[in-house]
Amino acid sequence: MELQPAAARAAYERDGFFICGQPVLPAEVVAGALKGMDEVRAGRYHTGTQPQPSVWKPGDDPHKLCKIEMPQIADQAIWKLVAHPALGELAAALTGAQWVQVWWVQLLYKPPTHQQTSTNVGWHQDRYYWQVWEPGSELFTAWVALDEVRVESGPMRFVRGSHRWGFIGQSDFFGQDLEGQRRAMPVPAGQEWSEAQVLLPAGGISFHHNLTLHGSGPNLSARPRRSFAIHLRTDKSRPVDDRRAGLTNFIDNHQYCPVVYQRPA
Ligand SMILES: O=C(O)CCC(=O)C(=O)O
Repeated sequence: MELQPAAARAAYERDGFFICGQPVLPAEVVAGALKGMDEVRAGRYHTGTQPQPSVWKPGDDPHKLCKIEMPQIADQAIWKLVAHPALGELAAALTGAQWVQVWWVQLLYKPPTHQQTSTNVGWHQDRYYWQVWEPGSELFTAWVALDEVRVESGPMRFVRGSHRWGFIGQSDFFGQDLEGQRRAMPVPAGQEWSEAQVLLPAGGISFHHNLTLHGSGPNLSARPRRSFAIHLRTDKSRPVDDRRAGLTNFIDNHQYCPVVYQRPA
């Protein structure tokens, strides 16, 4: 099925997310990145550069949620996926941007579990963690599935239209009690909590706005749920005081933070 750019953009603006339910990235790029993920998780960095400091480190418990920061600087095959022009084209179609740049990347490996808690991702708005950007900056995320994501894999869940609820100030990525967190979440009058599950084929991508509430439950399937969260910005974004610090440290380095779309002159 061909992507209808205008319909996709309207859906993204209405819902605060867009789920592209067909593979966007070539199978060989996905296969390469999967190998790269294994290497980085094992602490083998083929570029000679380590990822940025991460909560999960090689040798840590493989049954924990693994999140590794900026893995593309450590592995060329991961870089190839992150910098793929198909991702940029889609991001530009959703936002109408002049240019789109990758500014941060996270490797996410959600192992299978039999428990209801331990590898959950608590409800959060990404903006909560991104205070280094000026308010109103156009920031969003492309979440790339390396495996098919099914209902039982612990898919991400988006709250429809929550990007229009404003900055909530209540977020906990590592929170495990999704139900309790949800009960405490202030839903604006006249709005309702309605969730969409992000079911994807391998190589499929979902996009979400920086204010869209999202989280995910346990992976009750037999296989790991492997993905990259690729954080993107457009020409309508600016670091606070144009400073380079923390998450904006590398934006001038296009080897780390590739520009994935540039509108033709
Ligand atoms: O992978 C998940 O379940 C959550 C990822 C996430 O929070 C993000 O991509 O912003």
